[in-house]
Amino acid sequence: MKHDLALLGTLIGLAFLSLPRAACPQQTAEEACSVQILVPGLKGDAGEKGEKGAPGRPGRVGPTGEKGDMGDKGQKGSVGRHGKIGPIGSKGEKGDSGDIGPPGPNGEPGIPCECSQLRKAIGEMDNQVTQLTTELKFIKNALPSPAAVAGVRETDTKIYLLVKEEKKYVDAQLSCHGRGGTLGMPKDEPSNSLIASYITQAGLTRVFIGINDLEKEGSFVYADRSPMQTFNKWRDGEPNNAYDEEDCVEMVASGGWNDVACHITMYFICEFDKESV
Ligand code: GN1
Ligand code: CA
Ligand code: CA
Repeated sequence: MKHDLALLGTLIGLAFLSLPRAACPQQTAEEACSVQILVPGLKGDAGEKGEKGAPGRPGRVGPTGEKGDMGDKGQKGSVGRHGKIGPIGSKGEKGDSGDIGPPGPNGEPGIPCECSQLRKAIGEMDNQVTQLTTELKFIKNALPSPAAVAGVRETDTKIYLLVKEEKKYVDAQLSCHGRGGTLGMPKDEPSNSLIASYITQAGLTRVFIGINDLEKEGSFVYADRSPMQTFNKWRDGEPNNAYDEEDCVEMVASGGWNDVACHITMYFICEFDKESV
């Protein structure tokens, strides 16, 4: 259809060009005044086959194919880089002590003095301390009964000594004082129990302890004159000041206290402060 229209246009154009001008005024008489119409000729023979054209553009990318089978395992890779430093660990146990270091340099020379005598005295005192320590151990642990001393008993702060010499209260107190102590003054349950077991282990029934109402009847004080506090171990019905003459105190093997006459004689317990021994 498009070709047909183009052909028609061409034909009209050619006809217009060939049309003579108004009544052909310049033409001679002999020349005929005519209209010529040009028509296309017959279709020619087919031409020779052309040369092969250039290859076309590449086609579009096809759809994704199906997943194939798994390939063989690859070879082991090379060692990777070092990882990052980890967090600080917990503190380890204390190590063993190191070796003893070398001796330090010599000190400055001392001030000249008569040291030989001092050194001699110190040496003698050292020997005395050693001997006294040995003897004290012996007194504490090994002195056989029925000697006056049958071992001692201790708390953190006190030493108790059972003296197996029958004395009246005042002499017993003097004896303890001469040894550097006082009659035993149980001021709490532990010390009272300790003295009681001491009496029992010695096979005794009663000993003087350091409590009396010599100064004021019914007003009991310890041998160091300190007043009696809330702690006491009076037996039932005691103190009764029997016969109106009981101003001193004994402890019986059970640990109970009883007021007795001060002039009777019995064994006694001495007490010593560890600090002043
Ligand atoms: C003793 O023996 P008697 O009963 O007179 C004790 C008293 C007691 C009393 C208790 C020297 O007296 O102190 O209170 O038992 N006297 C003596 O019954 O031990
Ligand atoms: Ca009394
Ligand atoms: Ca009594």
